[in-house]
Amino acid sequence: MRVGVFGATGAVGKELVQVLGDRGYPVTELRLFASTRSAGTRLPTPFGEKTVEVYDPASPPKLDLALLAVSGEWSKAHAKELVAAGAVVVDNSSAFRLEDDVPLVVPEVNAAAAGGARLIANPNCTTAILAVALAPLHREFGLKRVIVSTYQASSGAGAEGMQELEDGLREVLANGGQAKNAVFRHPLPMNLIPHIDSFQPNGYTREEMKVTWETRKIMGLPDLLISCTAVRVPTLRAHAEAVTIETERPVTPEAARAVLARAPGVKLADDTANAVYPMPLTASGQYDVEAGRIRSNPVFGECGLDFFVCGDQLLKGAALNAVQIAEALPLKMAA
Ligand code: 11C
Repeated sequence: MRVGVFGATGAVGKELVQVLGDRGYPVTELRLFASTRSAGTRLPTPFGEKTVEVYDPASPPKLDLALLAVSGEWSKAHAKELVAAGAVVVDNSSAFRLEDDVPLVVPEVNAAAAGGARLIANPNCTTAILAVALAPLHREFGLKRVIVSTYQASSGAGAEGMQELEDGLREVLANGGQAKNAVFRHPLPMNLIPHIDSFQPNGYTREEMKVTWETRKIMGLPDLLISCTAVRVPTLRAHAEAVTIETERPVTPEAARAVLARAPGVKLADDTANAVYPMPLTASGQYDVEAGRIRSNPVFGECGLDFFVCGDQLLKGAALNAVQIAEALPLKMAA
């Protein structure tokens, strides 16, 4: 396959290249695209050293697969050009996620939805990590309501967000006071920020509403009741989520544990006697989403369950999911 990675020098772009190599995706030619600032940079990849190129809309490259880790504006402007030039496009931005004719896919949940589509959307990271755990529970017990509170790492704001956290932590530890902030709305070190993306008229943020809208679409449950509170925390690259569900049918922690233990993409981390539970430190760099702290929720009685999940934001939340989508497609090399 002739593969192009767009936004190749960003946090997700770099992971895309690495995941393609690690999973042995059949790449015959790899091309890396980024902004003019990075043009000409030589980057080592699992497929040899590559020179970063600038995309020229006047002559789109001949690709079989284009993986986009760029802004929604860029995707809106150019994704369909790439499709017209012969590529299947997997877009990591929110540009097309809610369009009826664009599948929004988490392969463990709805791989078949990709069908023969030539433009496929990769979900928001928080949504993808949540959906991997929610879907098997839904199949077994039926979901009625979902309440989720997130603990989202700095990587959600890209390489600049990770850098701002690292620089800020060093600054605060060395000199005290407050870290400077430019990427985040407030200093992140020693802080939590309950504000990710813009506030909506209903009081929720756009990040919180993405979790609602996208989870409904991926799971094919347009009326599922979901409330999300999204919080930025000073961790590097794994998002954690505290989840409460009310189910249609009775659920016990033992039954939920058994379901999650065999769910693809999930690693059960639920041994409280030995202090084993999902954490950013253990989930980082892993493909699977950790699930644990599974217990009955007394508010919803025999149909209530609480649990905690944690997944690598750059992998299952972005690059891994995109490559898994590509793997699930019946892709053929264009002429
Ligand atoms: C964050 N979840 O943690 C966001 C980043 O819709 O793809 C990803 C935004 C998106 O800031």
